[in-house]
Amino acid sequence: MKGYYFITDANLSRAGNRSDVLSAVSCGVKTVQYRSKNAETREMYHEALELGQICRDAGSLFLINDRLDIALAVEADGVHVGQSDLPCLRARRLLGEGKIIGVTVHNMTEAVQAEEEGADYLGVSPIFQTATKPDAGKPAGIRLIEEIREQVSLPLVAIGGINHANAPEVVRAGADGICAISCVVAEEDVKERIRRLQELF
Ligand code: TZP
Ligand code: MG
Repeated sequence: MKGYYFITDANLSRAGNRSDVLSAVSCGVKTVQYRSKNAETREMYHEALELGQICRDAGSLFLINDRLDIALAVEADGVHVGQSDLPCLRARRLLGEGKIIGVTVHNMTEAVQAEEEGADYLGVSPIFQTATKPDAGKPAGIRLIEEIREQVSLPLVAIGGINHANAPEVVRAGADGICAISCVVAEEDVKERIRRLQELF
C-alpha cells in the first residue's frame, strides 16, 4: 500500500478505465482498485476480468470496490469495503485469509474496529472536500491521519480531495499511500500526473 494507489472512475476519466489502468501499471503503481458505481453486474464482471489481467501481467495488486461477488468471480487480490458495505469480518470469512481487505474509515473508532476485524489496510476518508464522492462525509483533515497513525499499525491510504498541491502534507502526516482520482484521470497526461504523486514517496 506504499505509494500512489490508483482507483478507476469511468465517469471522470478522459481516456477510459483500460487506458488509465495501463498508464498506472506502466508507471509502476502497485495497487489498482476497480470502482464502478453504475455499471451492470455483467459489465463489471467483464471489465474486472480485463483490468485484473492487466494488473496480473504487471505484477500489481488488483482490488474491487464494494463487490465481493465480483472480486470472487474474477479472482481479484481482494476487496475494498466502506462502512455501508459488507462488514470486514464477514468479507474475510467469504474471501479467506489469503486475500486483501481494505476498509474505509472516517474516525478513530472505525479505524480501531477495522483493525480488530482483521483489515489489511485502512482508507482514511475524506481528507479534504471532494466532488468525486458526494456522500464521502465531512473532510477530516490531515490530523486524522496523524491520530490513527499513533494508535493503529495498519497501512493507511489517504483519500478524498487530494491533489498535487496538498499531497505533500498528506504524506508528511504519515500516510503510507495516497489516492487521488480527479486530478489524475480527468487530466490529459495521466502518466505525468501519476509520476508527480509517486515522487513524494
Ligand atoms: N472515497 C472517499 S473520497 C473518494 C472515494 C472513492 C473520492 C476521491 O476522489 P478525488 O477526486 O481524489 O477527491
Ligand atoms: Mg463502498
